[in-house]
Amino acid sequence: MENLNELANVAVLAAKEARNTVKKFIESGFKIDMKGPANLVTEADLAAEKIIVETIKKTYPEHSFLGEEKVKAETNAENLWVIDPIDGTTNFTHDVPVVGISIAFSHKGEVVVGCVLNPFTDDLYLAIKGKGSTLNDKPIKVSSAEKISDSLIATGFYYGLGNDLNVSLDVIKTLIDKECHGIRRMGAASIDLCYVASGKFDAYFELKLNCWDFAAGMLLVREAGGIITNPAGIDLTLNDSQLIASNTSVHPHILAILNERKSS
Ligand code: LIP
Repeated sequence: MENLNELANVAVLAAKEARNTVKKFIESGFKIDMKGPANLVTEADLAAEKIIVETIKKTYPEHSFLGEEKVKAETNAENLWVIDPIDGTTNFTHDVPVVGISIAFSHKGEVVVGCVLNPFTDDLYLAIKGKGSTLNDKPIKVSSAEKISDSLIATGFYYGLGNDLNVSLDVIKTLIDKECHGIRRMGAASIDLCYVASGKFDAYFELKLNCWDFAAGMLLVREAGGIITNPAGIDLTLNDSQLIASNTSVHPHILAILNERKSS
């Protein structure tokens, strides 16, 4: 495998190039299309994905790419870049500044570099396997909350969530009954995971995501000392779609609530 620091440098460079492109669209305006009911895509998403792929290919022409918009390699490709050019497109179209340019590198199915850049705030989250997670070059770590009643918890709802929407709402109600500090729905899974990694949120769960939404954030959480699993409690992989991320201490409590609600 290539050198991890070099991979991270290329990920950051590509994220910054995409950030510059996205900022131009923020200033000039952009065309919005619908991919499906309530599922938006903009000119900025397409242009940002293109520039990310082009930038990475300059260093790694042989690598594979899996992105939200156009590039569609398999998750088991040996050297794979997993890209969400604008995670939080709905926020973006409404000028809500909670958006992540999310870029991860996976080697033989394992994410080893993850980078999330918010083009509105310029906050840059970076994780390298075995070397920790940082926010703007400063180390970050997950929170120390031990109970639901000490926790601020985030979630999200996919378009067309079906019955899982009821499960999510039931879990939220239970968490409120258990006197959590609050529930947040930010609208960008990558940012939710960065917030778990940096200890702002104690946990985050969502029941239908694509791997480009969480690939980078998954490593950020792990390298910051947290845990990210599927509802069975098994370490998350790029092939999962339901996830719980936390500081580790509150994980079993949230898993138990989720599984109870799923089976009732
Ligand atoms: C979105 C997520 C959001 C989730 C949506 C969607 P997009 O990504 O990050 O938090 O709830 O279902 O997947 O489509 O804006 O890149």
